[in-house]
Amino acid sequence: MVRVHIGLGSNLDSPQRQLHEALQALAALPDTTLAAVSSFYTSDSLLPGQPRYSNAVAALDTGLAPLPLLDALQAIENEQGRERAERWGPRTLDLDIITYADRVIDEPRLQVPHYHLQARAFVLYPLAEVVEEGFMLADGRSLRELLAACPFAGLERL
Ligand code: PH2
Ligand code: MG
Ligand code: MG
Repeated sequence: MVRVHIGLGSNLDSPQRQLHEALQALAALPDTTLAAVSSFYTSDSLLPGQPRYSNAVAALDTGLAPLPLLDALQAIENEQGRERAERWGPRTLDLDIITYADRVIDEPRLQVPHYHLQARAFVLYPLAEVVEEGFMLADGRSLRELLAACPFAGLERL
């Protein structure tokens, strides 16, 4: 079993309900336990003109390898009505692998740690709630330093 962190996001069709349903689905994944869940946060979309997002981060312990985990997350997104017409379009559910144990992964389908993490308060602040003090990303960056460089401004903790 390895510890992984999943970013949850939704800005369509009752975002908070989408996150709650997704957490139940994550807890029901094979060979996986849901270890911790952050608070929920809301923030404006990075893309103007879209509804506000709700976001959270979950810590899982899983025996699933990275790509099978990604497949399972995409199946949950699909189950909750995710449409993939438009890249970065509004979505009922987005599940991103933020960290996977101490692995750095750079494959066409999967980049871990999640790209642009450092610019996304809606990932960094909930992540900080579910990790140990002094947490380091697999690429050597410290979460504390990323937080110090990424203002909380614009995030609302629910
Ligand atoms: N996800 C995006 C684009 N913009 N904005 C917020 N606030 N939260 C998100 O999760 C988010 C976003 C594409 O994945
Ligand atoms: Mg995303
Ligand atoms: Mg995604």
